[in-house]
Amino acid sequence: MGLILSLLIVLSSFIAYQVYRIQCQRNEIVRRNECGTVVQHWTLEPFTGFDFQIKMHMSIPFLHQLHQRYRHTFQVGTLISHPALITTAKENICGINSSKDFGVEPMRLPGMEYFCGKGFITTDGDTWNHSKRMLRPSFDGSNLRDLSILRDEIDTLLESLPKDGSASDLQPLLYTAFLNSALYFVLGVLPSQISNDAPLTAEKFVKSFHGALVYSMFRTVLGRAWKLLPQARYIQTCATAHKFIDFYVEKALQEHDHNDITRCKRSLMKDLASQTDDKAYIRYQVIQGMMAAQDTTSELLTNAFFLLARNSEYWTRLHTEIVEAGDERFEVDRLIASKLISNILLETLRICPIFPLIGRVALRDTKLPVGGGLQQDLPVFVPQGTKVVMSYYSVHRNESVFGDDVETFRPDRWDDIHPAQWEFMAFGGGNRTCLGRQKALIEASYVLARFGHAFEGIRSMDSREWQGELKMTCKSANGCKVAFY
Ligand code: HEM
Ligand SMILES: *[C@@H]1O[C@H](CO)[C@@H](O)[C@H](O)[C@H]1NC(C)=O
Ligand SMILES: *[C@@H]1O[C@H](CO)[C@@H](O)[C@H](O)[C@H]1NC(C)=O
Ligand SMILES: *[C@@H]1O[C@H](CO)[C@@H](O)[C@H](O)[C@H]1NC(C)=O
Ligand SMILES: CC(=O)N[C@H]1CO[C@H](CO)[C@@H](O)[C@@H]1O
Repeated sequence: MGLILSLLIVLSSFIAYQVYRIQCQRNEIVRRNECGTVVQHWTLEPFTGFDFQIKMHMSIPFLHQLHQRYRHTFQVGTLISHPALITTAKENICGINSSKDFGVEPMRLPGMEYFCGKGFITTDGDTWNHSKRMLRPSFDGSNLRDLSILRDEIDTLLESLPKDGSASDLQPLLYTAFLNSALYFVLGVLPSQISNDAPLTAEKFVKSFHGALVYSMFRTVLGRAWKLLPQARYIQTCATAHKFIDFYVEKALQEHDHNDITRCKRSLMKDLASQTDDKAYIRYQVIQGMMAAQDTTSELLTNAFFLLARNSEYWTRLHTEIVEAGDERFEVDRLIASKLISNILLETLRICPIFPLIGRVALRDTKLPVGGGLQQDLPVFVPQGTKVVMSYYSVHRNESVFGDDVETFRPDRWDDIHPAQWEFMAFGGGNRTCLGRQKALIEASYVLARFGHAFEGIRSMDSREWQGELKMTCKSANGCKVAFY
């Protein structure tokens, strides 16, 4: 009895203290008088808001529903930390993406550094700037326009598809094709070309890479609590993946020393080796490059086929356009110039963004331009350590920007609408904007054209609506079961 009573006393004084602290914060905001308070959403579990975290990841439309209730900016109250700010306002998205006051490092580096080191995904400031500068040369025009590896992959994929109208799931097939082409882009080798003296096979490498990645993400979500979990297997998996990459780092550096570099094909690895001989640094940039490249484009295409199979009039137009385009139909310039293909990809990214939400942390006390007060038009005070979430899924469903039928797949809308820079965020924006945007769009256009050329029609073999599954990226939870004829 006494124990329960003292527990209750401790608990209630804790809550009282937290309420007092929140009130103090509020007062502080009022003191900085040009700022306004933000409408608050309370979670079921009020201490850490764990149920909110889970819901945000399990149900992609969840934040959009909350935005319909609270409009563009609201905060999620928790008792043990600053409330998280959730926003779709373009003024805020611009501010978050362009100012030095927001970053990712405190949120990502502690859990991920062991596997991924310091690179563009895990750091801010000078370290981030440096790593982005090192990567940039790999994304120049000539390197992006070489589609020979992808062509072979798609040849194989098309051959493996049933021609009799029976169903196949495109998701794993596209994933493999793009994983192979990503390995080539990053390491300069195809899985089938892995040399015999390499420490492991490509298959084992991919397996350990994934294992390490998933566990790193898990550590990031858990925050400091990850230290309580067993780590031995994780450490071993990381070591296995590192060993494979280090083998190729060593090779790239030797080739560079012998000036062989111009004789071989370009790769991210070789571009890095020509700029530094810090082996660990190259290893970590390569891992982060793989993370960005491995599944993004294949998921975009999976979603595009998913939506086209349910809107087959667009497939018919695609087929006709490609057939009529003649011998140059797969030339990069021709692909880029196709309004239809570009509209299909943009509309797919609008409805099913690969990154439906992106978070940042306030690195120091700062402000966001709008969201406070009843009209949500006053600035918001953002204390250091506050998490901010940009809900891109919801941004892409703003009816004043995209029209009344925002849930409908209608690529033609892109002929008439003109979203401003911060109103369409499929590839991010500002300083951390996607370096692979052009590469992804060229490759996705190429694959759409190849399929559009090969098949007259596409039919959906799955009656379910699109459902997202959010891990690092957001992918179709039920794959993409379709038949071609
Ligand atoms: C459809 C495909 C893709 C989509 C939708 C996409 C989306 C994005 C987004 C939203 C960001 C911003 C992240 C943030 O704000 O924190 C980003 C950054 C980035 N992406 Fe992509 N991406 C795609 C494909 C690729 C590919 C294929 C590569 C590499 C080969 C790549 C490399 C990068 C890099 C290097 C960054 C820079 C991050 C930074 O500076 O912090 N992306 N991407
Ligand atoms: C939708 O877009 C308009 C125009 O940019 C903007 O004024 C409005 O605040 C946006 N709505 C939301 C919920 O973000
Ligand atoms: C981001 O971009 C803005 C303007 O382009 C620039 O002033 C600012 O210094 C950049 N921030 C970082 C962290 O590089
Ligand atoms: C990033 O590097 C560029 C030079 O490439 C420099 O102009 C810019 O000021 C740097 N930004 C930061 C935040 O260090
Ligand atoms: C390039 C750009 O849009 N920069 C803006 C970034 O955000 C700050 C506010 O946080 C603006 O002052 C900049 O103009």
